[in-house]
Amino acid sequence: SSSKILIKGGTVVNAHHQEVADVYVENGFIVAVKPHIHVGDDVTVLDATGKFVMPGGIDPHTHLAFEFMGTETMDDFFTGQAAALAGGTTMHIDFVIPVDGSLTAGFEAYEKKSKKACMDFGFHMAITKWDEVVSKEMEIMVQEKGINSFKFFMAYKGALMINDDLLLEGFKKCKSLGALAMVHAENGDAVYEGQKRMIELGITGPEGHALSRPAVLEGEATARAIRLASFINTPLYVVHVMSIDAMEEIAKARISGQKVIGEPVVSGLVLNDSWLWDSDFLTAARFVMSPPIRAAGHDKALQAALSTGVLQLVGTDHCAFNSKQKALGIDDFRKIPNGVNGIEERMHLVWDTMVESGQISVTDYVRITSTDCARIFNIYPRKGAILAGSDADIIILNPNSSFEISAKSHHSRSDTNVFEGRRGKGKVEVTIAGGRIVWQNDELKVVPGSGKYIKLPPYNYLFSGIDKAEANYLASLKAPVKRTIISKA
Ligand code: DUC
Ligand code: ZN
Ligand code: ZN
Ligand code: ZN
Repeated sequence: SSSKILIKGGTVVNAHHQEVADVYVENGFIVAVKPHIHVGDDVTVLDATGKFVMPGGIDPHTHLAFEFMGTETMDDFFTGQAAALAGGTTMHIDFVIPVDGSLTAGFEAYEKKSKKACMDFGFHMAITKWDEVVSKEMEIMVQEKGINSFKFFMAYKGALMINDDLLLEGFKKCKSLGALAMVHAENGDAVYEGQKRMIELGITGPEGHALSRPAVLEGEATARAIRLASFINTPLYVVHVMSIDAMEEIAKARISGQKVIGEPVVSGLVLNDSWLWDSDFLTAARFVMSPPIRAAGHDKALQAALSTGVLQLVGTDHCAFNSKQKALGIDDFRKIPNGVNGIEERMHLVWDTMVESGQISVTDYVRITSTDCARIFNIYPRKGAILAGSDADIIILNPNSSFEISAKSHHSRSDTNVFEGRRGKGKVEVTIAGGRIVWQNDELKVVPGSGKYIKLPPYNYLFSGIDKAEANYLASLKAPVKRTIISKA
């Protein structure tokens, strides 16, 4: 494909504005956005009349080439990204998992895994234990390696989980580095208890997964993380918000002015837990992820929260396993690899569920699928915008065309799809990534190694005002109450 592209006559949508305009792309960048751009013969011209021209999706939450629960996800940095591009997502932020607790070794492992990237990507870093070495390594990650967010696990007892004392240490460290603290919010001790109870009751199938870790445990951990972040006075990002319980805690905190960001994932927004009771093991096991997909009602409430700004941006937690891997838990739901797909489906499902249904505007769609992610992780307007100077990561969506989801046609290497059979309005007809047309006429043209690692710089707008609050707090401490002893003798 040509390095010069003109997208003509579409409705160009940014998070703040939409207008009919042409978009001219050269050498990987957007060069001009205005009506009636005229160009020479060496330019590939795409007619977008009647269609929306929008920033490519940015998925804030994925797991590619993730070694987890005794196996490794089906999608690596090439197949997962190819799937993403076919669905209109042009960047994602994946979670680096430390190797034996070492952040440095983890980062090096993910540098290798991502060599064949075919689209741009960034990294969060998971923190799985805590000591002085980890604390020092966090500084290097932020100051040299381009990581500005760290995820702490309040669940996965005996494996990834850390207790409140270390969570507080982690929050303090994030704050000192201008990095964003993220939490997987479920009460790990209670989940462990719930799992034991299910096994004792003889409930060993996939429904036991949902029953062992109910929404109340997500609500508890979310509330606790929010309060601890408030105590440390640092922003908090709650990943995969799956329940009303967690969402209401976030709503309360945001209303009070606390800087809390809530990320629902597409599985939680459009699915419910009924499949977990299916009598076919593999049908049910497909839907096992943590926190669990909740009962009907939570999905609609999360959609409403997204439409009102209580929740800010949509991720996927794409963590794809095939049937053979899911079968590892045939006798015990605790051994079913946790994870569902979504990286390819997110843009379509959010369009259909939120825009086509009339719940949000097209500009809000751009905000929740792309712009706010770029802002939060401090790469806006390089990403997340159709503006002169921005990276040429662009999609053309036809609102009158339709999509249909099936494992038979998807680009993930998994043999199943939790959204199997879903169809809806609005189809991504063209994806441009880094100035190259990579998806057109239902065909992918991706090049391994063409994706760039995007460093995410520290200290974004989320931290503004914190120094002042901190100063006020310290000032209040400097005025201790003067006391005397009143003798009763
Ligand atoms: N939840 C999942 O379902 N998979 C990956 C990790 C997680 O927290
Ligand atoms: Zn003209
Ligand atoms: Zn998680
Ligand atoms: Zn995850």
